[in-house]
Amino acid sequence: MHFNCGFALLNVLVGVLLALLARQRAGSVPEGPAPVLLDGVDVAAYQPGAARPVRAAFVVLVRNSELHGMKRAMRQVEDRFNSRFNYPYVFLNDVPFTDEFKAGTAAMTKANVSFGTIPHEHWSYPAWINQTYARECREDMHRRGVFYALSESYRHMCRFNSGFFFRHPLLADVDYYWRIEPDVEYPCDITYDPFLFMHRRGIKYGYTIALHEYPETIPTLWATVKEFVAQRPGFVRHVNGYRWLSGDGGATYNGCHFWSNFEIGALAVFRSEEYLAYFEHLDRAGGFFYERWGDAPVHSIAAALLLAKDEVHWFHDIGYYHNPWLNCPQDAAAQARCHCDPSKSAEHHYWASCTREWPALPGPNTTASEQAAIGHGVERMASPGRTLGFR
Ligand SMILES: Nc1nc2c(ncn2[C@@H]2O[C@H](COP(=O)(O)OP(=O)(O)OP(=O)(O)O)[C@@H](O)[C@H]2O)c(=O)[nH]1
Ligand SMILES: *[C@@H]1O[C@H](CO)[C@@H](O)[C@H](O)[C@H]1NC(C)=O
Ligand SMILES: *[C@@H]1O[C@H](CO)[C@@H](O)[C@H](O)[C@H]1NC(C)=O
Ligand SMILES: *[C@@H]1O[C@H](CO)[C@@H](O)[C@H](O)[C@H]1NC(C)=O
Ligand SMILES: [Mg+2]
Repeated sequence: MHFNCGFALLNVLVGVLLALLARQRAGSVPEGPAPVLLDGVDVAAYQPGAARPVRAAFVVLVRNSELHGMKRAMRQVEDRFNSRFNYPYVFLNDVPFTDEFKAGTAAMTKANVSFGTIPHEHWSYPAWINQTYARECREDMHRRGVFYALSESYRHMCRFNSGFFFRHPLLADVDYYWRIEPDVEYPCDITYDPFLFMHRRGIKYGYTIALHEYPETIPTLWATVKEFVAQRPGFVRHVNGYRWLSGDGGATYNGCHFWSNFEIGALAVFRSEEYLAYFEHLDRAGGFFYERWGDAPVHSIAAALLLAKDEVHWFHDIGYYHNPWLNCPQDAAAQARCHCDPSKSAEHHYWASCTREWPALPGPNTTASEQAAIGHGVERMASPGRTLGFR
């Protein structure tokens, strides 16, 4: 009796000791290449819990059922980047996270993790939506073979990512976010701090892959955007961004969008008065529910119109994979720190041609006279004879 009890206690003590040692080891073994420190930053700033050079976090909308895919993504994010930089993770969910999810994800990193539930009003039907009509629309899209046509949760997800994630209280003290999803892959070492890189250069939005959207998910999105632009002439600050979105002077949207499952951005863009008014206008129009507007075209149209060319950056050097598209750096030197095939990179495919078209835009900004012309309404853009120096 005595012996058994002592033995059990010893077992527990050994268990605790081993757990502490494992924790110690996770914290002290250097993983991957040393961080390339941008000017004026000390490596101590990147210790877990230290004040970062910029207030930034990974932001992850995820379901409890995706724990294993989440751990898989975090393992690569940590090994390729964050084990040296220790940016915190903010996990968001429409239902409370389980203890299993919290423990499983926390075990992947020595950085701070926090878990938030999304307020009901950010993940539900607004009063002006006719839910009977919304159901009819879903069934009609399903008959036409549109992906995720029947899913209500997918629509709440797209609307949340379009208009609400940046308002979550856990992000109140955060200025830059990096979006990750379960099962994404990071096949290259990221040796520098992309948040600080953006901050120093005034970059507000970063992407890895830009695609054409399925037109059947957004039949009236462009008309709704143009309606808003006509009401708010100052909204289009960047005429060449407008040309990235439309090849015919604004008559139609070509579907170009930054693929938003990867984004590194300044939250100030989304918190701006302009963006909030834009989102409100789209939300009132009902397309998140009557169609299936994605957060990718919604974010991208705003970024292209509101930001100057150089405020949007292609992170061509960040290896990234979300099924079925890959961004793999092309330069030979990068291959030494990657495990991806550069010939398979999305930029080589027609469907992802928007990826290279953004950096190819003439830049950086619209001239004052061009701004004035846009101020009179978008249709002026389509009028023959206007030459705005687009390639
Ligand atoms: N909590 C929660 N997260 C969700 C829900 N639906 C989607 N998500 C998350 O939102 C992100 C985007 O959803 P996905 O299902 O990956 O959508 P997608 O990337 O367009 O589609 P896939 O090609 O299937 O990956 C992922 O991080 C999901 O985990 C939901 O109903 N609840
Ligand atoms: C971790 O995050 C929580 C929630 O945001 C915060 O209250 C806490 O101070 C953070 N801890 C550290 C060590 O940064
Ligand atoms: C809601 O939509 C249904 C189906 O399209 C329609 O019959 C009904 O009149 C609509 N209700 C309102 C209040 O507009
Ligand atoms: C371009 O426009 C942005 C956003 O309006 C502005 O901050 C920036 O100073 C402009 N750059 C130049 C070179 O005019
Ligand atoms: Mg996904």
